[in-house]
Amino acid sequence: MEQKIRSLGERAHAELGAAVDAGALEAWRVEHLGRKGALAALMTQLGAVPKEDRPRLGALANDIKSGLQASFDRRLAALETERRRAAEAAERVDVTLPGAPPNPGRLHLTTQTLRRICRIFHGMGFEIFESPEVESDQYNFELLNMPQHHPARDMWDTFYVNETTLLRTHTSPGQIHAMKGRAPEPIRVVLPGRVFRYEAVSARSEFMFYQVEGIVVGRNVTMAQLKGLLESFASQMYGGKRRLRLRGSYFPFTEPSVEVDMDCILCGGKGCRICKGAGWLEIAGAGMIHPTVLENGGYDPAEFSGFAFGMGPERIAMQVHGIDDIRYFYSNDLRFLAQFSAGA
Ligand code: FA5
Repeated sequence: MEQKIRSLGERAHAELGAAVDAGALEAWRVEHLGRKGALAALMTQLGAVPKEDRPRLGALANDIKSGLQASFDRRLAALETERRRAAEAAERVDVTLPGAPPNPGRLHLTTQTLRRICRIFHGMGFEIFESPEVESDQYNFELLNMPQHHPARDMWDTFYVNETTLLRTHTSPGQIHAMKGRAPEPIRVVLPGRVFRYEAVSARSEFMFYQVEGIVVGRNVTMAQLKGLLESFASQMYGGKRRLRLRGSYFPFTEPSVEVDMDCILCGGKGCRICKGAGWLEIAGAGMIHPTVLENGGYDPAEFSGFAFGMGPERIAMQVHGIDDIRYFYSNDLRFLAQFSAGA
C-alpha cells in the first residue's frame, strides 16, 4: 500500500511537469487531486490495511496530497505569468514610433494668391469690397460706358441668364457698386471675385476665373500714382525691385487705358521662356476712370478723378510658380494642388 501511494505521487509529479496549458493542468488536477481521483480512490482502500498501519499511511497520503497541491499551485501560477507575458508582448505598443501624419488639407492655390494680393493692398490702405457674381447688363456694360450694341462688348463673351441678367464677365461692375455706395467720399478699394466668360478654354484661358479689381477715386488722383502703386504691389508680390511699363490700350471705361507690364521675374528683361522672349510680363489692365463712368458712379468729373486696374490672380500665380497651363487650377487633381501647401 505504501508503495502504491508513493508511486502514485511520483507519477503525478512527473505528469504535472508535462502539463503545458490551462486545459491540461485542469485535467491533471481532476485526475490526481479530485474527489474521484486516483489518490482519493487509494484513501478509500485504507480501511482494508491493518489498523496499526493506518495512521502512518493516512499521514503519508495526506503529505503527498498537499505536496501535489502545492506543486499544482506553483505550476498554475507559472503558467498564468507566462500567458500574461505572451499577451503583453503581442499587444505591445511602441510609443516612440511616429504617429500617422494628420492631413489637415490646404487652401486652394487661387485662395492663397487672392489672400496675398488682398493683404498687400490692405497694407497700402485699401479696403476689400465684394459685389455680386450675377449682374445686370446695366452694371456689367452700360454704366461702364458700353451701351447696347457697343462693339467693345465683343471683348467679353458673355453668359446671359436672360435679356437683362448675366454672369459678370469682369469685376469692373464692382466699380459702380463701390462708387454709388460711397459718393462723394474718396474711395480706395480692391474687389476680388469670380468672373465668367463664354470662351474657349486653353492653356492660358479658363471660362471661369478670378480677378482682382482696384479702384481709387478722390481729388487729384493721377496716373503717376497708379504706376507707383502697381510698382509697389509688384515688388511685394513677386519680390525684388520691379520695374513697370505702361503700354497704351483700350477699355471703354478708362481714358487713357493701358496694359501694365512688369520686367520678367525670371530673366529680369533679357527675354526667356516665361516671358516668351519679350522681357516683360503683362500683369494688369488699367487706366484713368472715364468721366462718364465717374458720373454714373455719382462723382462730378470736374472735381474728382480716379484710376482703376484689373488683374488675373491665376495668371499671377502661373508667373510666380512657373505653371504652364491654367487648366490645372480647376481640374481638381490633388497631385497639382498639393504642391502649393503654404499657409494663407
Ligand atoms: C478686363 O477684364 C478689365 N475689366 C480690366 C480693367 C479693369 C481695365 C479696370 C481697366 C480698368 P481683361 O479682359 O484684359 O480686362 O482681363 C483682365 C485680366 O484678367 C487679364 O489681364 C488676365 O490676367 C485675366 N484674364 C482675362 N481673361 C482670362 C481667362 N480667360 N482666363 C484667365 N484669366 C483671364
